[in-house]
Amino acid sequence: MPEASLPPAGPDGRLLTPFRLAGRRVWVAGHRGMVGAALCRRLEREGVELLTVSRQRVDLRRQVEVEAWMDAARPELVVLAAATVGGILANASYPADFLYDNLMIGANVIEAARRSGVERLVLLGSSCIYPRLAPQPMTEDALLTGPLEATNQWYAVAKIADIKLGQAYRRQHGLDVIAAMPTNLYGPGDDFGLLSSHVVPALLRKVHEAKTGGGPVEIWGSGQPRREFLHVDDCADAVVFLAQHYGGESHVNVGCGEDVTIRELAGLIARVVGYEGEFVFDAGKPDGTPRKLLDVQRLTALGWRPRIALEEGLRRTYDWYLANQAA
Ligand code: GFB
Repeated sequence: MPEASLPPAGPDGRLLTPFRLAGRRVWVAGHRGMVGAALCRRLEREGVELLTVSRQRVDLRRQVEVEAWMDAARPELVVLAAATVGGILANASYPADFLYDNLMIGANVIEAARRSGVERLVLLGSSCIYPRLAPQPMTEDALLTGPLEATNQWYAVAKIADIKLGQAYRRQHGLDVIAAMPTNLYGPGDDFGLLSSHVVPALLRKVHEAKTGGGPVEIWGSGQPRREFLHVDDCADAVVFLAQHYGGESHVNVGCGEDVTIRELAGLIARVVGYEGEFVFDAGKPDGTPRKLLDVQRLTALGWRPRIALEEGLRRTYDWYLANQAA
């Protein structure tokens, strides 16, 4: 039998009484990452008491450390934004890290939340949880209906395990867990390492370096895959919205509902950076899944909308890169 009772929600998952944030103790796990940092910025506007802990003090892969931290810090709301992440090549190069780290982080935080009596727990995943060839746009119901994309199956399996563990803890322990599944994210604080990063920071950097040092710019794969990109500040806004208003068992897709080809993305980035040179395509690098567009009707029906259009978001990210990272 559940140890706690879940807050009542309507048929669309909307909480009948919103979860109040002002003055609450909120732990953002992974506050130094791009998503965690955006969540901290967004939550500060809600007047929460923000809790963070460094990786040196608490290794989230170690159960004892996580439980001791949570027992001492006593957060009321936990947002799990910590993960071992990376782009298509990093996923394929470090399968053990992507699976082990993320399985351990998810399991440790969920169990510690139950033990320490956390009121709400918000999990974050990724649109790569869906089958490689899922019908587009992908609804939440597409989960586990077909084989995963090979390049990121390890990360996907860990994130699917998080969703299922969260649902199991809701049912068995009455733990108030919800899960948000964002599409491909980008923005300030992203990883601009050429072998570890996702496509947006990689192309911003390569195009910038080609503008100053000469082209052409190398694009991995065929340029044909389609991806949906959401600015990390929009993602943080959606996650905070869900933390306040959503109480359903199903995970919720977080995206903007529009996608572009990688070639189109490169064109937009060239315009933002002011690069007029050539692009070449490296067929030796993987394309990954052909298309990854989320169906975001569940989220929009609850009343949330993105605010940052792709070109504007790319401009802001490029400005951040110039101010913080560019050589
Ligand atoms: O962003 P990305 O690495 O991740 O790659 P995925 C997206 C597309 O951009 C792929 C192409 O088709 C890449 O081949 N691409 C072109 C490049 N040039 C580059 C480049 O210089 N760097 C990179 N990184 N890509 C990730 C998953 O998949 O999506 C993660 O691996 C996570 O697990 C994330 O789920 C959201 O969209 O293919």
